[in-house]
Amino acid sequence: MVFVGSDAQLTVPTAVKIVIAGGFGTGKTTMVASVSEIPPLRTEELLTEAGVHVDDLAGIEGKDTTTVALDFGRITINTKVVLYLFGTPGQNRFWFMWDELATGAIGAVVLVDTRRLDSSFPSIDFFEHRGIPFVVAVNCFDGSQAYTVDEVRHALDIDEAIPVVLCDARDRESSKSVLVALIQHSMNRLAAV
Ligand SMILES: Nc1nc2c(ncn2[C@@H]2O[C@H](COP(=O)(O)OP(=O)(O)OP(=O)(O)O)[C@@H](O)[C@H]2O)c(=O)[nH]1
Ligand SMILES: [Mg+2]
Repeated sequence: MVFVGSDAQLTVPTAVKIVIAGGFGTGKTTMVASVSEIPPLRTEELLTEAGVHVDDLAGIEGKDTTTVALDFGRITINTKVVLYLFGTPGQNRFWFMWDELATGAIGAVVLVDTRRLDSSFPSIDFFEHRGIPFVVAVNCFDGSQAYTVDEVRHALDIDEAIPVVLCDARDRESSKSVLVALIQHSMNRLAAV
């Protein structure tokens, strides 16, 4: 992406990479789509009967596709900074792609569905072990029991220094505020180094 400045000079903005991660069906594709300024690139494939005993659809029975490579979206902050969003696939069998997707990222959002908390443990471990800053965003699905941030923090054993926020991945403003929390957290982490 290139901008033409007032003095007709071309400005190439700084690209900032953010990863949207989390367990299977936690709302990663939904979040990238809700917040991206361009129609997101998606790599959805139909869920088939072969995955019936592998993919836990509890609470998301209406879900009929899954991400098999990545989601990609973009947010232009100004002429100097552009955010690029990379959504990961959620299923264990696509984990080999995560290292590639996380390379160069300033941080990650780990989406959590409180009905299937265990599906997000591996994502939290992934970013902890690599020292990549992350925030935990609880995607408040309709009909799921409402838990407080402290209850989720306790259940997932998340350090006090890591932000835990509630969100609705379908809502643009809500998703934006998750990204703001992540950028603030990443900047604080950088400042402390
Ligand atoms: N009620 C409700 N439904 C949601 C929300 N976010 C996502 N959904 C629905 O939940 C399902 C899962 O959403 P996806 O965005 O595909 O989840 P994902 O994490 O990308 O899934 P995988 O890529 O397969 O791991 C879809 O049917 C969405 O329509 C939410 O905040 N509230
Ligand atoms: Mg997806």
